[in-house]
Amino acid sequence: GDAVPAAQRSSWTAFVKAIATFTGDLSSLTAPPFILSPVSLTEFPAYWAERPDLFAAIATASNEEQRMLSVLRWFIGRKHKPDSFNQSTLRGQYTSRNDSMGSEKKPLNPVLGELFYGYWPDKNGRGKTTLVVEQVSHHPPITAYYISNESKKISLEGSSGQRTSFSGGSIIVKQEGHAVLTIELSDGKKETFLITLPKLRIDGIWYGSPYIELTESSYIQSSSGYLSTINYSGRGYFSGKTHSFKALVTPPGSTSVKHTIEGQWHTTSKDSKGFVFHDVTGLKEEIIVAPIDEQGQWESRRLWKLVAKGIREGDYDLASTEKSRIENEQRQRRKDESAAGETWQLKHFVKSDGANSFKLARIAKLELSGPTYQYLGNGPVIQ
Ligand code: 0T9
Repeated sequence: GDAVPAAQRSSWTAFVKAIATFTGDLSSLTAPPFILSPVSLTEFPAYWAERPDLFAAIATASNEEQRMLSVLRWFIGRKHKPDSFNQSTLRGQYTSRNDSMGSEKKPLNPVLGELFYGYWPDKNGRGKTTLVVEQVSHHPPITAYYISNESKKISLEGSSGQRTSFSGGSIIVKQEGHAVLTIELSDGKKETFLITLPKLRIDGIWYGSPYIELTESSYIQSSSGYLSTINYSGRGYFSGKTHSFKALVTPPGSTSVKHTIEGQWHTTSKDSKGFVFHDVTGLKEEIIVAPIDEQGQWESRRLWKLVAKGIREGDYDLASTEKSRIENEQRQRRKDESAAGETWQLKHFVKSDGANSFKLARIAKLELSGPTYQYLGNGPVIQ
């Protein structure tokens, strides 16, 4: 069926035509209200840690091979029974808006310097996990993040940017950036994992009910030499089912596959008779953030408060007035800066040469794109 409200049909058609002929940053296009999300892209890095228990478990796995497998469990989902995986990073990143809002939606386009802070509390000895996010570039949009669990000595540092194009009625999104997961082992040595990001295809655009399908492959390369290759396919490809993947794990210096894991990364776990035996949707843990009124002026939910209210409550005049106010303020700020010969100073990240990422990438000749940012270690104290 068509998900576009009758009153917005012509503006949706115009928007889709604009996407089809547009080259550049899609996030800057104005879209009809029904497709707007009240959530900024600076909140998306939280998807990496909505299973803080699986994140912490990586640090306590027994050896190089088990650590690679536990990274995979956290990344794709945990296998309970053959062909059943519960919620994990992929599901959060790529299908959670469909779960919560009925379809993929257009996120708020972060301003330069926008911040997002939060944490997942310690529970059952897993330790506390904290998140620091900063919008480090506006044109093109790039979001940098740092997630850490200090008691388990594990962290994830990365950045996310996108290059979009239009093909065959779908939006194709090539992700730029990557993430590096670091564990400090009990002997003080570090083990690192380079995580590359999959290509996206956004389907269902014409009907106004967009959803993401992952395509091609992404990789997780460990400094131990273990490599995971994750191949993605959707309907009509190797398994014929939507959101399918096949992950292959190879040991150091070898191409012979030691573990193969396959299934659908978004699935609610069902047994062979189709009964739900484990409702995985309840397992994700929302990040805890400070109350909006206690947040600083650059913190995402405070900055976008009235725009989000307008979108949530259907008051689109409020949403668009407030959005214009924020955008004009930004333009003025940039003008003032250039008149004064100044540039915006980032708070938590600095552009880096990405030496460790490139070293890991060379092991399996992986290609990296986009700039690399390094966390400065000066995040807020999050209680
Ligand atoms: C990093 C993720 C990314 C961000 C989003 C393409 C997209 C912006 C980037 C890649 C996260 O780890 C994972 C998930 C969803 C991605 C977004 C989906 C999306 O549609 C937007 C783009 C900019 C649009 O809003 C296009 C217009 C829209 C009407 C289609 C729904």
